[in-house]
Amino acid sequence: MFNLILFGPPGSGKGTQSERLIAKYGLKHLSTGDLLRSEIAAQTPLGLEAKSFMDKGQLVPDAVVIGMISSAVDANPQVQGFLFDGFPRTVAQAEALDKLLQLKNAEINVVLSLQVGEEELMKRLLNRGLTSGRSDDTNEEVIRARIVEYRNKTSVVADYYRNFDKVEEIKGEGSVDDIFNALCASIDQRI
Ligand code: B4P
Repeated sequence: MFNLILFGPPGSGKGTQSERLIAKYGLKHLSTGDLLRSEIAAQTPLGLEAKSFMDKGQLVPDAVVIGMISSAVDANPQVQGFLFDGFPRTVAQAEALDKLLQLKNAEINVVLSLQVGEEELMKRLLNRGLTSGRSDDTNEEVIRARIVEYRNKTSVVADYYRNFDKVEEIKGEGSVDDIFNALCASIDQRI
């Protein structure tokens, strides 16, 4: 198995680049943001709980997200590997993911960390909010809260993987094609 994490702040291009990477490398895409939004759309109890955090720009509690990813990994036993998008977002989630993969004699092979400045993030998310219908993209205060959550709880996840020499930093500003090519070059060195 080849497992990668696409890492970065909200609006850094994780979703955008994931679509292209899974097509090229044949990986199974697991986006916790997408999984949570499907739960919200289906109005499940998990979705209703998650919505109250997402609408405020806060992270959904670890237990909820870890349970969801664990089920999704177990539901895909035959894949060549996973692309984790937007997960892990806390060190507790990273530790849980390592344990989950160990049970399958697998590991995270590389963490691709997209680097984008905060003003560019704001611009992109407000712009997406014009058309996405996502309540967490339309309000500037909520977007700022998401960036603060990233700074306080998520950026340390990169340090966790740096201890294992798994992090590659990629410039996330510029054309989608150029960023995609840089991501592929890093993957090709590790695959
Ligand atoms: P996510 O769904 O993961 O959303 P995101 O981080 O905002 O989006 P992403 O980074 O994928 O967006 P993209 O850059 O592709 O999370 C939403 C919420 O769910 C979180 O706030 C949290 O509450 C909850 N959640 C999810 N996972 C969780 C977890 N593990 N634990 C706890 N809570 C969790 O796109 C942004 C925009 O930029 C797009 O419009 C795109 O077109 C544009 N763009 C992309 N690349 C560009 C480029 N190179 N140049 C210009 N624009 C670009």
